[in-house]
Amino acid sequence: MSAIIFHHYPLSPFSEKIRRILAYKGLPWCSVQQPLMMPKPDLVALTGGYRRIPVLQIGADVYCDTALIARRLDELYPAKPLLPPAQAGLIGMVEDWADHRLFFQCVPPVIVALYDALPAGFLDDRAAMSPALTKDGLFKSAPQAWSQARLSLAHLEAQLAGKAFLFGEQFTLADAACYNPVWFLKNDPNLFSEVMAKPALAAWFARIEALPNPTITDLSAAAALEVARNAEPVKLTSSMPADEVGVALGDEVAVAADDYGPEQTAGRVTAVTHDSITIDRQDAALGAVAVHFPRAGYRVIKR
Ligand SMILES: N[C@@H](CCC(=O)N[C@@H](CS)C(=O)NCC(=O)O)C(=O)O
Repeated sequence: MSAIIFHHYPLSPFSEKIRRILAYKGLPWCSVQQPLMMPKPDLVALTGGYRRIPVLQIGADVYCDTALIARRLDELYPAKPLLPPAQAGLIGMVEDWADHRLFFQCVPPVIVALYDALPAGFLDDRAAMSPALTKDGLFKSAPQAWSQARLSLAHLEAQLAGKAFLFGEQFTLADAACYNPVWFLKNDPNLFSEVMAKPALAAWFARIEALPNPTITDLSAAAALEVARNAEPVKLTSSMPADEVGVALGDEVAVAADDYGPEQTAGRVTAVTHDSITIDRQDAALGAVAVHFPRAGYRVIKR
């Protein structure tokens, strides 16, 4: 199987969700560091528009969004499952809560605390992704976000009492999803002290943080593009009628997140499964590239 190429940057919480999964599964990976704000020419060259981080690449297949990255890694490397079937539904719901609620409770107070150390232009870049991410929006929302985060940390503490992980003795996708916003709090020792004051939460955090990293090999963005250029996308069979998402196989569409980050990726629909939509791009520089998105949280627009 081709190498796992992971496009990310160190400070990114959503990247940490996947880095901890790769650590748990013991999968070696190639690390391509991408900029933490636009422009991201080498990332967009691969995705055709999508700019969020992280992105997973295997040959000429590009997987956008951690929800899909986690599920595809679990299918390709089923040992140590992240979604044990008996609990998969609830784990998915907890993941959704963590990605869309816990994340936005933990991130604004940290950004405000770190404001003076942020690189120039950072908040202007985020403001272009969503009106909620303007400097004003973040400063106004931070106190309420933190008061809500405290309630969420209390929920996690209650759920973790007497258990190693949220769903019992095994690490699951729910742990990866809840861990990364808590990990981001570490950037502000004051905020993080509230995590450390909760014994079950602190022990859980330490357990996940201590998962040993597998072998990580640095790769340049140019080398990753070369990998895509020299590979062909994997042939996928649709497991769902494409009209479930309002399009037919072969349609020209654009796909974009329905929450923040309006950039679109355009291409021809080649597969629809229960959880994903795949579009093929014919790229002048790279040839055929398949870009895979989760169906949850993404809009498919017919062109
Ligand atoms: N739902 C997406 C969210 C990804 C996301 O919000 N990533 C942040 C970084 S942690 C981002 O892309 N920020 C803007 C950027 O890095 O350019 C996922 O699960 O991958």
